[in-house]
Amino acid sequence: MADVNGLQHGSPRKRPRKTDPTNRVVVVLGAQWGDEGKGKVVDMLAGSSDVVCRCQGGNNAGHTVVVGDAEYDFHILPSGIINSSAVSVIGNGVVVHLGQMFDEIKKNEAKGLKDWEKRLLISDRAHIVFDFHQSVDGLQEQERSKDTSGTKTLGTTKKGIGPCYSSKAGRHGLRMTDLLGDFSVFEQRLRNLVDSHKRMFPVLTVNIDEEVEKYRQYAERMRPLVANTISYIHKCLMEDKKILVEGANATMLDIDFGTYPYVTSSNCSIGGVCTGLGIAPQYIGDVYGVVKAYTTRVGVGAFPTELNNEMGDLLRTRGGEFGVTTGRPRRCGWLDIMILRHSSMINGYTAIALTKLDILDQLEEIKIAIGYFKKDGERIEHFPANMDELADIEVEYVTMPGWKQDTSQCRTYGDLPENARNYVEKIEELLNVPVKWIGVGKSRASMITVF
Ligand code: 2SA
Ligand code: GDP
Ligand code: MG
Repeated sequence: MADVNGLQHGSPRKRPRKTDPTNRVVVVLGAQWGDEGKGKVVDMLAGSSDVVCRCQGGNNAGHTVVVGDAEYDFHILPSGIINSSAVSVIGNGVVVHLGQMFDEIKKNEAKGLKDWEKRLLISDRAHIVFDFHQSVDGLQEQERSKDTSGTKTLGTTKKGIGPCYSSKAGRHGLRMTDLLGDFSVFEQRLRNLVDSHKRMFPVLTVNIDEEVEKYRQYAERMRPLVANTISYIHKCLMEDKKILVEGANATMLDIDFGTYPYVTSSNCSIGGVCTGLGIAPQYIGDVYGVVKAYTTRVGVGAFPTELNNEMGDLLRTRGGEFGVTTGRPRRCGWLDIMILRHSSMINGYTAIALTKLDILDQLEEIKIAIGYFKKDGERIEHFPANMDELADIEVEYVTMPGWKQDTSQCRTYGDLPENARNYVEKIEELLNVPVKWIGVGKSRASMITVF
């Protein structure tokens, strides 16, 4: 029958009907400036996952997993790779240095990693980090150090992350699919890419012929590993397989939401899960924010609760706060609710994994930052975009009594001393997000499940 506009309705064709998805991915994200213990949380959840995915970043990340006496550090490989029944996926949003990925695999094979080639898939759309990207990373840091306008070095990991994402955004980057296509085209594009970087950085030296030969060989090693991971993940979703996403770096290092320009070059927050894997938003389920019981930062940039004193040194020593990728000492400070509210607003945490509570065991008192004030007394309501606003602020703290007791053997919430529970509950109250797990040590066993 036609309506007043003459359009036909009521076609007998059966239309597909959209229903709410029954299967959703679980996401683990760093809530602060990284190194919160994401590797440990992913390892805990990977045991019941069929697929574990990385969606952004590169081998700047350093994720530690402790299994019995063995300590694994993962940089580009998803931490779930040690779970022999899960497939590991490196998504399109990740940038991959092939030589360093193969080195990482070799190192882990020596620690007992087996049959990884049957369980690792790399997106055909993932970009390649070349050695010259890493050299340029170092040269850019040198240039920044000479800048007198205020932006000092960023303290990057020099893994070529920024330069590779620049090539991607500049639309002359090279992807896995290019490597596996017509090699003469790949070679020409690689030569062009090197030339354009040499024009920008005349001191850059690249043995391009050697580089081309190296990639000719990598192409054959990569061929069995590269796949259309978008359709693979979608198929897994439809088959009700359990999918876990491991965020790298953290929200305060996110290129959009972090302390720009002192950030990394990817979206380390929830949006990076959709764009870095090709997962539609309705398939995002639980989002777990990993929060360290205090704050650390490695690299340059604002850090309002930083402790440049003995307390900071104590946290660094007790917490073993040294970079997993570079070995750099991490800056340490009190927990900061201002950054956690910002991070929670962006990511919509459904629950929190609170790690390294045991590191606070010996403290008399523990502080939590709950507000920032300008020098004239005006409250800063939300975490600001301009880092200059954080240069000269007063931080408001609540002080909680410590528990002065060893928590490392606690296995249930009730086992924790009362003051430790009060600290956890204060965090829940200030953030309005439940704490689901509490870490009291490095091992798999030292994770308390609260609910
Ligand atoms: P990049 O190399 O361009 O991503 O550096 C830009 C900023 O991002 C910081 N960043 C990190 N912060 C904490 N942990 C990271 N991973 C390693 C670890 C770091 C290490 O697990 O310990 O070993 O030093 C990481 N990766 C990047 C970086 O410090 C810059 O501030
Ligand atoms: P990630 O980048 O977020 O995966 O974290 P890192 O691996 O860079 O740093 C976290 C460090 O803390 C690692 O050495 C972990 O083994 C360790 N760790 C994680 N959770 C806990 C915990 O609850 N207690 C203690 N003492 N150490 C922990
Ligand atoms: Mg780390």
